[in-house]
Amino acid sequence: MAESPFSILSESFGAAPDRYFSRLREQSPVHYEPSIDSYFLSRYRDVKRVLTDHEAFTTETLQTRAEPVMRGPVLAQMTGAEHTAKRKAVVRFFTGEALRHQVRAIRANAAELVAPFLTRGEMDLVNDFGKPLAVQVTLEVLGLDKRDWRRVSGWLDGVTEFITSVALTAERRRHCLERASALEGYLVPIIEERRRRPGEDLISALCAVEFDDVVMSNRDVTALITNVLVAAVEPADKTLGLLFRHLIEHPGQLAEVRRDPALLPAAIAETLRYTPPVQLIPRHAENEVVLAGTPIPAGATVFCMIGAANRDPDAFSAPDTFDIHRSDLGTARSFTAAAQHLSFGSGLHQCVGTAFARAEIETVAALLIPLLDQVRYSPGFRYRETGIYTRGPAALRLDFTASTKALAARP
Ligand code: 2IO
Repeated sequence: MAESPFSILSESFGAAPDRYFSRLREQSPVHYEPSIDSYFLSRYRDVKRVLTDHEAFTTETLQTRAEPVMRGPVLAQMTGAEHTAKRKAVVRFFTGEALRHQVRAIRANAAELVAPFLTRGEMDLVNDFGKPLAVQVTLEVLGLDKRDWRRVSGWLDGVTEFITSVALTAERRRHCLERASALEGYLVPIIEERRRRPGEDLISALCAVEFDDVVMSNRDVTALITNVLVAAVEPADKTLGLLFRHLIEHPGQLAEVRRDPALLPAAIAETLRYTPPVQLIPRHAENEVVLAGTPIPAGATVFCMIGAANRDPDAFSAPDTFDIHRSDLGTARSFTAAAQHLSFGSGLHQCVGTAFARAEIETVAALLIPLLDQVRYSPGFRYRETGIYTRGPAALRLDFTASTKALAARP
C-alpha cells in the first residue's frame, strides 16, 4: 500500500509535532495542506518575516477564524490610530502599577487554590490548579466576579475551540457559537452597568476609550473582553504545566532553580522557546509572494509554525535541548519586543500580555516550587500533550511532600 503523504492534520503529527519540525524546515519549508487550503511555514526567517511585515501578511484570517465567536474585531485585527488607542488602554492594565496589583491577586489566588492539596501530597497542576487560577485571575483584572469562573470557563472553552481548531464539524461549530453567545449574554448587562457606574477595572476603561470622538459599542467592548479572556487563559495553564514538565524531566535544572529562584525567568523564557503554548499564528498573504523558493498565491492563508521556528538551528544553537543557561536565550529580552524566540509573535501585533504572562508564571512558580518538595509525576501518570494550534499537557498529576518550612513561612 502506498504511504499517504505527510499531513500536519494527521494523528502522528498531533501526537508529537516536534518530531517533524526538522524534516519540515529542511524538506518542505512551505508545506501545503490541500484539505484546508493553507500553507505552513517552519523556518525561523520566514516566520519572522511574515509576522513582521503586517502589510504584506495581514490578520484578515481572523474575520472567519475569530470574529464569529468574538462578536467583533480583536486588537490583532486593527491597525493605525484605532489600534494604538485601544491597545494602549489594554496594555495599561498589564504593566506598571496595575501589574503590581495583579501580582498580589495572582499570589492570593494561587495560595488559596493550592492549600487543599498540600495535605494530600498530590495534585493535577493543570486541571486542579492552572486552569482555575488563569480564569480567576483574569476575571479579577476585568472586574468580574471570581465566583463565576466555572460558567465563564465553560463558555470560553467553546470560544477557544472555534479559534484553535483546524477543521470544525457543523455540530461543533454550532456548539461553539452557542457558548460564545452565552458569554456575550453574560457580558453585555455588565458592560451597560459599567457605563453607568465606572470602576477601576479594565471593562470600565474600555467603555471610556474614545476613538474618532465615539465610544465603543457593546459589541466592540464584548470582543475586546473576550480577546483578553481567551489570550490570558488559554496559554497560561499550558505554560505552567510545560515549565513543571521540563524542570521535572531535567532534575539538575530544577535543583538549580530551587537553590536560586533568580533563575526562574530564564526557565520560563526557555519553556516558551522550547514548547510555545501557541504553536500556530495565521496570516493572510495580500499579494503573491515567494518564501523559501516556493510561490504562495495572493489571498492564501499562511500558518506560522512557532514551535518549528523556535527550534531552527539558524536561530538557536542546539535548539532541541532544554537549557535555561543557553547563551542565546536573552532572558530579559525574552519578554519584550526584542525577544529572539517567537512565542509572543513579533512586530505590530506582538502579545500585549508579555509582562503579565511572565509575572503570572513567575509568581506562581516562586510560590509552588518551595512548597512542593520532591515534586515528581504521580505513579502511573503518563505525560500527554494535546492540540496543534495551542498545545500543552492534558493533565500533570504530581506527587510531592508539602514543605513544612514553607508552610510555616506562608503569609
Ligand atoms: C484571541 C490563540 C489563545 C490573541 C485571538 C483571536 C487573537 C490573538 C493569539 C493569542 C493566543 C490565543 N492570537 N492571543 O494567537 O489575542
